[in-house]
Amino acid sequence: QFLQNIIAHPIFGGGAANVDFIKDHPELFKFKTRQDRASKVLNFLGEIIVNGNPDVKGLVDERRELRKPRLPQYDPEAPLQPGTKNKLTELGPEEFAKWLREDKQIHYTDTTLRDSHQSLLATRMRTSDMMKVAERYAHQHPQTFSLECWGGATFDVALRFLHEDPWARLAQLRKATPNILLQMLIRGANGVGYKAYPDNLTERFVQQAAETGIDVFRIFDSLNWMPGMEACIGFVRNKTDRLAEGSICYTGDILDPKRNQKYNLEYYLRLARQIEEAGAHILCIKDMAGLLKPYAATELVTALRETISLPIHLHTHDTSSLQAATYLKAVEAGVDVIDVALGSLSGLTSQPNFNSVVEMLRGQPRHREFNQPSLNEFSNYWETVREHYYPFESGLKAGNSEVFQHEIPGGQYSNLRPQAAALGLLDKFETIKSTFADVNLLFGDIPKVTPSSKVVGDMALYLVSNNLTTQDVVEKGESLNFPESVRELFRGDIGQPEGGWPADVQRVILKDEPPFTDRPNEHLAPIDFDAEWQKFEEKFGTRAKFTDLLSWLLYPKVFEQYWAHLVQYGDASIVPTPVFYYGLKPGEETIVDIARGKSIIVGLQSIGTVNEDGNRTIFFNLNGQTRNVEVRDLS
Ligand code: 3PY
Ligand code: ZN
Repeated sequence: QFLQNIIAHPIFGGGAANVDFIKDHPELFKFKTRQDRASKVLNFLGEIIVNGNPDVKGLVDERRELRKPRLPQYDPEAPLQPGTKNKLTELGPEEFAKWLREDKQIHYTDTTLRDSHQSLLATRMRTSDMMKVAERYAHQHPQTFSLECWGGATFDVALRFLHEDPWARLAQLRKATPNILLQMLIRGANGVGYKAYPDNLTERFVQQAAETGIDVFRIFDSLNWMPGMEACIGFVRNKTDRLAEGSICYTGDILDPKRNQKYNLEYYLRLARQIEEAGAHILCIKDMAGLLKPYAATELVTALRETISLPIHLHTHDTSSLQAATYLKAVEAGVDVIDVALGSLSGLTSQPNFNSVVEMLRGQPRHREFNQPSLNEFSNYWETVREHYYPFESGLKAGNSEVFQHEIPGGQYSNLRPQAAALGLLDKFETIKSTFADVNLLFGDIPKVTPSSKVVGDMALYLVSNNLTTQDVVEKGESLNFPESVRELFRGDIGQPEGGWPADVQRVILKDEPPFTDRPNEHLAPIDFDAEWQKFEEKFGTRAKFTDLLSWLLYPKVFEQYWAHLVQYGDASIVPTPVFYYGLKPGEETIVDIARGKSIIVGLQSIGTVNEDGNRTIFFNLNGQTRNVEVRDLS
């Protein structure tokens, strides 16, 4: 635009430009940004209308009517009540943790904006749907302990499928909810990815996440390996003034003599002591598959309260449908915070129901009051919004106690079915689930959570698609080529499990390749940020920000695709969800907020036939004027 302005200028065109030309003509800096944005929106809509959004290819139901969600009520003029964020600022992390441990009333983390949709809707929830209710939530439910809203799979999915900047989402949520703690999930040495990253990248990532808005860093290692968690706990503790929450990933069943040889109460208490020694402010019991049964919760929480002095935060998934009972027992045993999701995005592979758990505890001395009608309004909002994401529903209809056998984590369970379907193995889904359990034992019985759970899943799919059993692995393994992720796991790429890898299995999987047992991050050269920034600017131009550099370093290919989309179509996050996924039909219109206080009304008039170049002309009505765009028809 700048160059076009220069070229179009009469003085420049007449050849009379001198060095003062640019300085003397400030109008050159007046870009037609809004018009550009509107054109980019039209190009994006044209693309969706003609070719569809590839993310929902083959899954669109043309006859489905999508309702408009009703926004929960609030009084924007009422002063915002101070909440946990204000408390953290006032007390600092150490004193805050003490306050939390001593507070008698139960606290709630609302996972609606992260784990609930990661576990129910393949992580596809878009920023615009969150932002419509974030400020309302801050006004209506300031007594919420934290909003889990970032990290886990959301970072990758935002860039890869939603064409959104995850940092922008966090910044917007921070602005809208200045009174409630914002929480993220970070996979220790694996950051928000699936492999080990250089330590100084994780360090800068943590610092930037705190700066942009994160207050509670829930840190875990997918094998419960302390060296995989320690560095990250240290970064939060020493480089930010926020809360480091170290996690024990719960697996097996401490009350089942057949399953508690390795993962018994002593094991978890030892790990909790190590997490406290590493400097965490809070301990999380991360029950990623929903295996912690009510009476096991009584034992575990009671013993943890006696063993360490950190506050205890309990996370579970309701796959079996009995985790509300676990919460009741955990609350009786003294747990400090529990994770719940708003009603319509709760249950099954997501967290227990916020609205109902609050009512369950009415009459319990530790009950905390919430505005129940308002909580229900938020749940109703999400119920309608959830319909907009129908292609991503997993099809699960009821709780299933089989999870106690296969131990598949909530977030993975809803994904495994489509993965099996993609491989043409849906009729073998039962075998896949039982093979998952067999692979776990073959691997020596490990905690299964991203990324270790993905490797167990990869191996189960590999075995079932090749008609093999775990017995075959030991007997014929020398002649088999296992998936790359399985080789990496046994090489030590994501750390070491309790008791080490079974030597016979490791041998057949690695063949001649030597494994290592130290931190995988020790093998990675630190990032030279100055050099990377220079490379980055050369590639993406000076408009890019430091947060973009971090995204690029974590997910280079995904970021490059995100950036190309951004340059071509502008910020896709501003397009309303139904239009983003399903486009517009002739006669339909939508409102897009292209800048603060500036909206455009776009209506689809008609779709032209394919011309000899393979393009279609799409006729829009933009704020009352006809505009057309050319789109290549890829069908
Ligand atoms: C993640 O790592 O994304 C998880 O949700 C693990 O439970
Ligand atoms: Zn979870």
